[in-house]
Amino acid sequence: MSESAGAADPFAHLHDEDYLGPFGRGRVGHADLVITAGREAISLDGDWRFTLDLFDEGLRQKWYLDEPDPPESWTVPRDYDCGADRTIAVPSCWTCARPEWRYFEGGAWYTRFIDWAPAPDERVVLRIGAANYEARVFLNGAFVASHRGGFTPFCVELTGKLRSGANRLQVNVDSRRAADRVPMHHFDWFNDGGIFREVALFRLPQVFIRDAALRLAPDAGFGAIKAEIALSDAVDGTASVRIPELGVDAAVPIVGGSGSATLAARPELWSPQSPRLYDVEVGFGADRVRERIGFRDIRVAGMEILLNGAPIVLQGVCVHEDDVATGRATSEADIRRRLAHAKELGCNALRLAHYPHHDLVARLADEAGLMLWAEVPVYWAIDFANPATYADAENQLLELIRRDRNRASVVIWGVGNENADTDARYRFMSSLAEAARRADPSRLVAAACLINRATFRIEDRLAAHLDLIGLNEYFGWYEPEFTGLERLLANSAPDRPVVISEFGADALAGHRGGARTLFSEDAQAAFFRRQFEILSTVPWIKGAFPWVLYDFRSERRQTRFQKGFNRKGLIAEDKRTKKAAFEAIRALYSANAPPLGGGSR
Ligand code: GCB
Repeated sequence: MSESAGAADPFAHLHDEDYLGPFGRGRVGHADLVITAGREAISLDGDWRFTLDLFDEGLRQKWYLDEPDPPESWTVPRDYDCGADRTIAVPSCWTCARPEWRYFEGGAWYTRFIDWAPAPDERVVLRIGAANYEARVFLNGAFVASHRGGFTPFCVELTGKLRSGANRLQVNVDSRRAADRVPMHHFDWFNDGGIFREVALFRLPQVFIRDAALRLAPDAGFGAIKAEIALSDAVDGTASVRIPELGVDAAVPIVGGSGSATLAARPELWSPQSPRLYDVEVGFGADRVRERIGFRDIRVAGMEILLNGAPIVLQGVCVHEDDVATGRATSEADIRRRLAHAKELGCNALRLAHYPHHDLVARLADEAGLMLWAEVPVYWAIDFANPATYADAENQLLELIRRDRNRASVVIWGVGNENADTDARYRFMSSLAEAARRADPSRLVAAACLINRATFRIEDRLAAHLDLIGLNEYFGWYEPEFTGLERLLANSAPDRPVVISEFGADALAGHRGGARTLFSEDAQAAFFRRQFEILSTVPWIKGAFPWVLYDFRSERRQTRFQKGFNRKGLIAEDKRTKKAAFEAIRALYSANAPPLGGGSR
């Protein structure tokens, strides 16, 4: 019990079921994000004091008001003790920290003491890389901000709130699944809780660069770069853009806090064959951000996907950001292995299913020359009629775009996965697609769609708002006969390119059998051979993303073969043991096999 809260009526919280009310205010979102590339971070990673809070007692009883004084000085009893020494590492998932926390879905408190205050002329921003799902930030006992969305970063300005000496930063994280969230309560991956990406403070000048986006200018014959700059405040002035290797040193006029310019430059274009990146520096006053940026053009023309004007076919694979030991938390080594396995398979593209992956993925894919489909978890039966759910989904999408829009590797924004074609879904997802296009006209917008079961065609009202139709199909697995696929493809006459955004079959590594022995490696390999045989006859299929690179944790999967894992991986969950399907797809993707889509690689 908090001493200050309890002074009036120590039992008031027992009757207050509106206890969440005060924390709905102060929600931060995409507009609050600050570009941090090349900035010096004060890392807050490491051990934080930690406790689970199944009943939201901390919000009800206002635990955050309690100073971390020693128990000898307490004058009333407490139920929480932020000075106690139980800790957890940030970043990490509590679901992986202790076996007894594995299935915990609910609230938790993180406390960290910061013995530091900025200089009087500095501003300070806290950046949390990701906290699943809702986070509420408190500083020195005061509620500062909240954030929704489990996979995107958020920034909270702490200017004027840090004091010299000890500061108490607390984050309440709530990982509950709920019908109105994005994703909702039903999904095919493990619901990890926690602050599972990096946390840092950034010291900034009074007026700082909030965002800087650079890309190849459209329709300028690959001979110009468009720079867009937004500052923290509505001031006038001049920003600078320097790209030394291109001889660019330009002044960009800033009016009312923002400005843009089209700069003459002829960069070597980024592509999987030649993933060329340039050092870019953007400045305003004393503030500087530094990025490595590749320049490329991606568009759809008729039934073709064009990269830098030339037709391409996406030889992809889907991947979850999942690990048996660390859950949704990842590492540079794990990401590098993921990209290396995709390359070994012969991929030029990855679908990052089903939520924004770690920031570093796109940075390393920029270097490796892999194209990315990045998406938000608008997955299955979202509460499409709920305006608050829409606002949450759109914010997650815009946070992802804001985070990754300088990454040449990201070529597709995915706005949803397998959502039934209802009126409410049409309104929700067409608005999302248009929001993506407005925020970023330099990428393709896609969704992983379902088959129209009434006409047995690739047909979805949402397609009118997409550049590319993704199709998830499991003929030969959930639907045992491949003939359905042939019928579907013969029936369909899409007016824009289609990529198979998912297709796959489960196999337990080491389980062998014939081509029809379910859950055997052999059946999985045979599944992919037959699928590719059929798909490669269709010229408008411009890509394929087999489901999925690694086996991943999913509580929906409980047979003796699955035991809590979706086993459609081409590699087992140890990320080492390759199944026969890995080699089958590698052979299909190798230069000797007929490519999909009748195109080039
Ligand atoms: C799908 C979903 C994906 C599942 C997969 C499966 O269609 O999009 O999230 O994991 O099927 O294995 O059933």
